[in-house]
Amino acid sequence: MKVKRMNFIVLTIFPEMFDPFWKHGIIRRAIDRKKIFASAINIRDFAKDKHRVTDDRPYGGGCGMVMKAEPLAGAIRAAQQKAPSAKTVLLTPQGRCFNQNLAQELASSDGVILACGRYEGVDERISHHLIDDEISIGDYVLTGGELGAMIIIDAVTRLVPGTLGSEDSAENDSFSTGLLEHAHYTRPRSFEGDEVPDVLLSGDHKKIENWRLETSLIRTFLKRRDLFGKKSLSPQEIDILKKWCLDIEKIIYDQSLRGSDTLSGAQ
Ligand code: 4GX
Repeated sequence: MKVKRMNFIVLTIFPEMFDPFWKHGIIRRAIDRKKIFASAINIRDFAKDKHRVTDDRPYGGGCGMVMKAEPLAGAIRAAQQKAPSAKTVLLTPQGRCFNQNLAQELASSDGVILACGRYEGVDERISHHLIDDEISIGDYVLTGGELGAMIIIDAVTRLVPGTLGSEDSAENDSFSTGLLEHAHYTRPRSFEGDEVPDVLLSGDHKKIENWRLETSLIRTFLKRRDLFGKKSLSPQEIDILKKWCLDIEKIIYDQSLRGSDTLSGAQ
């Protein structure tokens, strides 16, 4: 049986930017193992004029140039013909903000056509007729959509079944668990006097799992408290948080036994 591959088609005036990207790490392995299909189409190939121009001056005046509609429209239509069931996305700061949920959504689609604009922007009529979705990779300004396309392809690829080895599965990712990841350690046991926590050397897998979950919770609490608002806690996670509450209450109670002034509200 022929297995369906996730199809990524990038539309760009700089297709060579993607050559090194296709050639390394998990992306390369996913292509080699036929889990994904990836290609870059040069928008300039769809410019009809002698000089293959892809930009022009903005109507209404002002500085900067605008990406012309016709070459990009030609490239989009060519890509849609190659991948009729793929979703066509434009990289733009005005788009939906890319995150793990959106990566998951794209990973369960048949493919993505990623249109990369350059210059001050793309002729508005491209979005009107040819784009299914606009995506931003974050609130900062890039010189073009290419790096954004790579980020999306990178994050989506590792969610395609069979692209990660079992040793680096996506299940324990922060953002799948809703928590930041626990700390990682490897050899040597002592690095410049800094020791690996004893629990990790204990061989007690239940204790190790619990320590990892607890450090995940602590890190999330200290660095990204906002993530708790987006996550439903497991009974085990609730137990750990309740234990902290009791520990903190005990610290405060012990202070009161010592007759601490600060507890009675005195300055
Ligand atoms: N997340 N940019 C795109 C040109 C442009 C402007 C408007 C289409 C419409 C960006 C981001 C980003 C800069 C890429 C402007 N193209 N893309 N470019 N942030 O900043 O995705």
